[in-house]
Amino acid sequence: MDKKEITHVLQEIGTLLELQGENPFKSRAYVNAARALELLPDALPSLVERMKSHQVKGIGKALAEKITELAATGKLAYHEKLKASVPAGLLDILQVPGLGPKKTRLLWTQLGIESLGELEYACNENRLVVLEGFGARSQEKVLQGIERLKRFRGRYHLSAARQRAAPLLEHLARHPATRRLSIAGSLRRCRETIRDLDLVAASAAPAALLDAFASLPGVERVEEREETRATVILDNGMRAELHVVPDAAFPFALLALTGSAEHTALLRQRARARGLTLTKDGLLQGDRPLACADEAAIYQALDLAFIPPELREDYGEVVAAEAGSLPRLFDETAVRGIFHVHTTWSDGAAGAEAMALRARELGYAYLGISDHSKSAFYARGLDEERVRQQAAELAALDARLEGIRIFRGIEADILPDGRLDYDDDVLASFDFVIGSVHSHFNLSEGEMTARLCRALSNPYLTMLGHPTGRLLLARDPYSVDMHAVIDAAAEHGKIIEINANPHRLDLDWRLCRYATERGARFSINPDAHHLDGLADTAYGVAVARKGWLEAGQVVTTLDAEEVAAALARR
Ligand code: DGT
Ligand code: CA
Ligand code: ZN
Repeated sequence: MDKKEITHVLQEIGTLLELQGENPFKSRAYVNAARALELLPDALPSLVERMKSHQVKGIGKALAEKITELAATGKLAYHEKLKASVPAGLLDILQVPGLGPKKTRLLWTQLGIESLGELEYACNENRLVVLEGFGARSQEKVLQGIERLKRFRGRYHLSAARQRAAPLLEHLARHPATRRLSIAGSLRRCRETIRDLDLVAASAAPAALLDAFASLPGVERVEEREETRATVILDNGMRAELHVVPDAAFPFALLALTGSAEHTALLRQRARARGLTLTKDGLLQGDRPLACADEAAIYQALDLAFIPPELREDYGEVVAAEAGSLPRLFDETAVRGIFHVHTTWSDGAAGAEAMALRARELGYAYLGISDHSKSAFYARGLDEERVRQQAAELAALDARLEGIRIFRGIEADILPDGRLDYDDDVLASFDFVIGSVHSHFNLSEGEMTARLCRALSNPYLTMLGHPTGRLLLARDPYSVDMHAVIDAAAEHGKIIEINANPHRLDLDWRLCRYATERGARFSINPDAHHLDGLADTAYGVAVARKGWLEAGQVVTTLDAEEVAAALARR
């Protein structure tokens, strides 16, 4: 290990000690030693020799021993032990401008934030606004800092990818050389995270279109350019690739570039079994190309019903398409109302009335408000007195507002033992109760499963909120037997939330079909913390589609009266 590496380790020890809340003198000793070492002109071997005889100013005996250990072995047991005692993600958080060890420690100890992704999520839920030493402005700055850091990371949320793809598609669609245009890849399949954007265009003038692509607003630089293809890097670091093909080849290119690779492999195999060859350029019978006007025609040529892009994951969709048993997917227009919305009563950024007006504007017939419950102190959760006050406000609002019905709910914490954090009479006073896990994520699988199953057996519970607790790109799901949880939900007639917040998308679409088999019902809930959050419902619809759900399984496709009846039966 050279001197630079050693000073880096010493500095990190100082930081780790501060993160642990150790005496500041202790951590400063390491930072000072690192500085002293940096300034000394000696080469490492002679330094180590001098340290052994206590001749180096600012470096005492204990430190000298540690430096010697580092120089000799390249490792330091003390450093390793410290590192293991602090979540690794905190060191990423320290990269955010304005967040030193003290503030990072506050985020960790007060809000349980252990990674950049969790920090971003907390900002979006306004957690930093009320945290001591922070505020609305510093929360905004933290978010900007995270945005800059993410530029160079690997994957993006579905929402970020959609937002960046939309203007690219809009501009390219207007270009005179464009005949057909589509998004492809994982974004078209609505995967929960996206590595890069894939676009396909049909055009007789690829060079002109690729030139236009390279100079679109938001494009920072061109990474690769070929005759019919260009890869660019957007100004947030995201990569986007445009393929330009002749119009007749468009459906084949779109199919191939939409993927998944597993799905298209099944199609190629099926083509071969029929004496055909399917490639990204066309469908051949011997040497003779078979024309297909669109993707549906390709599926038809393979004796298959059209398979929507969301289902192209090799999850049994080809067999279902052959048998004519694909699900009848629904879209956003089928969703009639919304549950799981936070307001300024807890950690939301907008009041109930503003949320209701926005929901009405978006065409929804009802809005189920559910602020946090009393254990969620970090989110200004409601104690019994504030529950009563809010009830009065919401009843008045519901009476006053035309054209939208307000349901009065709560997002109650599921305590570690599976109880909800209010007495039964309080729980009974709500129109609906969402039960969610917000703490004690580290239970064993058995304990967590028992916890959720007990909550699901509670007669006052209506829905299970964000069932696996995952934060995409930030936090894994807690360990839990989701099959047992789904069984319990089905047994007790409880609704399973599809949390539509693009950082969650929880229930995972991969579990939807099991839940369908068990007869479970779902609710697509945006978990909105601000006005724009209501529109996240669209991402929940994407999950429902990927999970093969039909409208009849989703309670928020019911009208207000029907849903009120369903809630009353909980
Ligand atoms: P991503 O970008 O990791 O979120 O996921 P995709 O699915 O967009 O993957 P990407 O961008 O590498 O490639 C876009 C599409 O191109 C992919 O969905 C299917 C097709 N593709 C890519 N690599 C292969 C491959 O090795 N074999 C086949 N059959 N298709 C591929
Ligand atoms: Ca891609
Ligand atoms: Zn929640």
